Amino acid sequence: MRSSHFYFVILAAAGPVRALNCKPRAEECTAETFASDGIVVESASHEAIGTLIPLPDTVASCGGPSLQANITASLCRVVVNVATSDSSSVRIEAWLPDQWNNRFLATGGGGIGGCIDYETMQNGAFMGFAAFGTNGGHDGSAGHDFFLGHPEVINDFGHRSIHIEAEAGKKMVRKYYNQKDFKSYYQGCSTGGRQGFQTAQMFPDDFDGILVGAPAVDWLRIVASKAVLAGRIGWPNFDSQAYVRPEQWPAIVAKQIELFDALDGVKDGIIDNPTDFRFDASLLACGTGILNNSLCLTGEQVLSVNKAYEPLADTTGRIVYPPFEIGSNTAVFSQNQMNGTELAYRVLDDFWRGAVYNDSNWSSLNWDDSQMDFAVHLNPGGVGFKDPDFTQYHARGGKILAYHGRSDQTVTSKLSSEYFAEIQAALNFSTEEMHSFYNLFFIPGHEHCRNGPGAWNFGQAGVVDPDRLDPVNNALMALTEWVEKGSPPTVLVGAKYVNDDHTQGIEAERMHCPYPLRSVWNGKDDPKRRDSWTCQSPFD
Ligand SMILES: *[C@@H]1O[C@H](CO)[C@@H](O)[C@H](O)[C@H]1NC(C)=O
Ligand SMILES: *[C@@H]1O[C@H](CO)[C@@H](O)[C@H](O)[C@H]1NC(C)=O
Ligand SMILES: *[C@@H]1O[C@H](CO)[C@@H](O)[C@H](O)[C@H]1NC(C)=O
Ligand SMILES: *[C@@H]1O[C@H](CO)[C@@H](O)[C@H](O)[C@H]1NC(C)=O
Ligand SMILES: *[C@@H]1O[C@H](CO)[C@@H](O)[C@H](O)[C@H]1NC(C)=O
Ligand SMILES: CC(=O)N[C@H]1CO[C@H](CO)[C@@H](O)[C@@H]1O
Repeated sequence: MRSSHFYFVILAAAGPVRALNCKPRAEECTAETFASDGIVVESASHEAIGTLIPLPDTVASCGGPSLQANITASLCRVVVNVATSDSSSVRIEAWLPDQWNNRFLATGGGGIGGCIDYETMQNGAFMGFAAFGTNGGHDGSAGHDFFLGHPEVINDFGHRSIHIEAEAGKKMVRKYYNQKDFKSYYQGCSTGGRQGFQTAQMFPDDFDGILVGAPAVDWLRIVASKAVLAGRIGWPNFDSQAYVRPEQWPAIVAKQIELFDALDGVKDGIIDNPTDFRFDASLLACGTGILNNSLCLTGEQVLSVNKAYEPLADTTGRIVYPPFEIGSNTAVFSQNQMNGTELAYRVLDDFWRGAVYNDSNWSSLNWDDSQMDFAVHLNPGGVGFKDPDFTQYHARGGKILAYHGRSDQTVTSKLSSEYFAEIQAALNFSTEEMHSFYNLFFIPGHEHCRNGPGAWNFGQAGVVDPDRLDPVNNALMALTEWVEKGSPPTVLVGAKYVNDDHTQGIEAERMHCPYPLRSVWNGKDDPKRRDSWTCQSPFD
């Protein structure tokens, strides 16, 4: 009695990495186990923890043939194909740990999809999830040939691949673990965020909980905004008086930070709430003496910079997309010149060529803003969805945990507060009702999906910190806690690692709060400590 009780205690104390259900199943890791109607198995192999598996068929834009995946738990790796129509199919990869935590985890893609998200799968499997990834129906995150004349491939990317991943993946989990009863999760950032939101609406039974970062709802306008904003600063006419040169942008952003950084209470180089402020570039005009002759803005450049921070309107003049965030990384503007006249942000040319116009000769060099509206009305594959009705997903008990960096240079973060308001209005919910179903965390000083000067690490794709696997420090654990125990996340703590490397230790921590609450410094203790921050309503 005594020893068996002791054994139980060891298992229970071992935390989320260890097994709740640890039947060794390696001998069942075979193609026969997984093949079934619709699921064509390419390979199935049992892999030992620590193995680096070669991925020689990887296309260049997904990392190339030298890419390796890091087997983070002893697991069964299965690669399958599922046909989605006569002319399309989705590749799905499964990592099924020997020591399973009884949870299913699907992942999405980024940009125009086409790459399996191995980083998120590695983290998921390490934490004990049966982790899945998908190529979204085509191989490669660059190019347009896979879309040209292939509407079903566009449908896979536009709305279908995650649902197929969920259906096929759950079938595989049921077979391998001989278990019907488990919770289902989804994790993705950017395009992956869009895919999570969209699947929750179209296929509300697929997931019990979804974790979405920088969710790219209104994906077509996000992509189009790169050309619209580039045009406002003079691109592609680099010799025009209105063009703002790459070396001028750091000075512009530095001025924004100098003006607004301290207004959130802490002078740390981060504008916590950039949407609170407007910036007038005439402060940096030549003649004011603030910038020297090589960096100061001419009258036409002042107009360009101010236009760069205006929202986007459609051809009728209706505002349709929020402004670029002040204080954010402006590489998206600067790189256009460094890369020649072509727009450095390739997703626009790729998608408009391959999916919007079905014309490999189309080029953003002839961009006019009506081509944004054209794409939105066409809505290839349903990719541009912005429907805020989550009635069904809420009714089935689904939970949504979202985060968005306040210095997101790709998907402007205001999109997330606007979408929050639209969802709230569609459901007619109080803030309390929203928080019982949908929590959105803004992360000051966090760029798009990763990086930034802020305390941005809380278990996203890039990093799994074995010392921070609890629901306060790890967003995926926060979501499982919410779904399985009913306790919604009231804070998330983010870490800033020394040199952004978790093995070098923590430089700062900060509390992050569910919108509309904000984390506010207590005015006395070290702002690099989590306890020096509290969640407060901006209206108090
Ligand atoms: C593989 O994962 C282990 C354990 O998480 C980690 O120590 C190692 O650095 C990883 N290697 C690569 C190449 O990702
Ligand atoms: C796309 O263009 C090709 C020729 O370039 C044509 O064969 C095909 O029918 C077009 N597909 C669609 C969906 O318009
Ligand atoms: C202008 O200012 C920048 C930034 O302070 C400096 O790097 C640059 O050398 C200055 N240029 C001239 C011509 O003084
Ligand atoms: C694209 O341009 C090339 C060269 O101008 C031309 O030969 C080709 O027919 C064009 N293709 C389409 C689909 O318009
Ligand atoms: C919204 O909810 C409020 C409070 O519960 C209720 O009084 C109101 O009638 C609802 N409005 C609609 C349009 O359902
Ligand atoms: C798409 C592309 O080629 N981007 C490059 C543009 O130039 C910058 C700076 O040299 C590179 O970092 C980008 O990769």
